[in-house]
Amino acid sequence: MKDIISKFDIGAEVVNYKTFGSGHINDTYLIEAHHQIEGVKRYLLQRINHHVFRNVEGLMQNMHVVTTHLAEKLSQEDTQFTTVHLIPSTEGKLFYEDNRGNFWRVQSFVPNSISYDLVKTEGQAHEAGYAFGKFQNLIEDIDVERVCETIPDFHNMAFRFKNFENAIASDPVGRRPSVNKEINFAEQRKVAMLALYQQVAQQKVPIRITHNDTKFNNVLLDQHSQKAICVIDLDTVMPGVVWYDFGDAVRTIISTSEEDEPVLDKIDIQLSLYEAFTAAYLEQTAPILTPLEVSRLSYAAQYMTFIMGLRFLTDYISGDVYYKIKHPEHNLERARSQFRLVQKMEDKHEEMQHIVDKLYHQALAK
Ligand code: GN1
Ligand code: MG
Repeated sequence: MKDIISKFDIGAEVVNYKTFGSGHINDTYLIEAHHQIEGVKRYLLQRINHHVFRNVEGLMQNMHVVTTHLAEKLSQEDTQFTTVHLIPSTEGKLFYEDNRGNFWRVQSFVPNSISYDLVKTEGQAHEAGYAFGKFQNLIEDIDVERVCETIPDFHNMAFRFKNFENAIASDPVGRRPSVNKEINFAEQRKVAMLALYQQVAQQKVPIRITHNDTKFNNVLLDQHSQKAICVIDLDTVMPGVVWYDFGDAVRTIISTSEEDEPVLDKIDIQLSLYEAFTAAYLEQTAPILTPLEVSRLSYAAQYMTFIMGLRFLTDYISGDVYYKIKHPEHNLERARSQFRLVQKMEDKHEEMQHIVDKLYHQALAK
């Protein structure tokens, strides 16, 4: 580890490191280094999973474009909101490739920050809405052409159904018969889900730069004030539509349980959290969104929750080849919990739609 970190330009001696975080894809380490002048500073060292992120160069370039833009804009504001910074390699590159073909990067660790998997209060939901809304708002003036699509078809429902149906057809580890109920759940929703994606494919909604992995634990809060101070995990920053970010955020923010809750009856959604999140999000984004984008935000929450369930189920049927798992049924539990969450959102759809409409008009009037 010390050898790898020595390839980066941190100008300090590593005094400690440990594994860190709860990501499903990359390996993350928290590094403490001792600077002559600044004392102990912390960094995140990550090994980028290049089976998932096949274009590491493009990914790092996207991150560079967005973080430097954020830093520039935030320096003109009086705000605690900040961005992570990439630490270049000693060769002046954004990452380091070791002799085994692994890709590494280092970024600053935001001091006095904390993140949570679950939202407990309306205040936290509000902070998340502020963070993701502000993020969208701040990157609005970057030309989309400057970022590339690092994982093609990432939130493309047609593509995800194709993979799902291929997995069912080949059933490589014989799990298909045990998941008939889940397969039916997915197939029943196929037409409606594809319809939303059609609007993306037909370019009815603007292609913007989006984050694409807006889980609540990708928002850093200040440890003391509990205010949102940073959006992290910029791996999937690429061209997308706002439905992805709003929807994926709502998926984790209004849920009363963790993503892999095995006891389905514990899973529910809280509309007070939805309202708090949406109000803060729209305060930041209402002026830039089109009426069509706004009109489908609440359905986007179902879409993103469903697509995660579909991907977890596909991975289960495929024999757990994509996500890290902690036990053999982990992906199935994740899929079931996401599908339960979809059902809860379906039950409350009218109310969720009404909340968006109301808050959108309020935000525009401000
Ligand atoms: C993965 O690795 P992590 O936790 O940041 C996944 C997301 C899923 C998420 C589910 C590149 O993100 O799409 O929403 O797991 N990222 C990729 O928690 O597939
Ligand atoms: Mg991620």
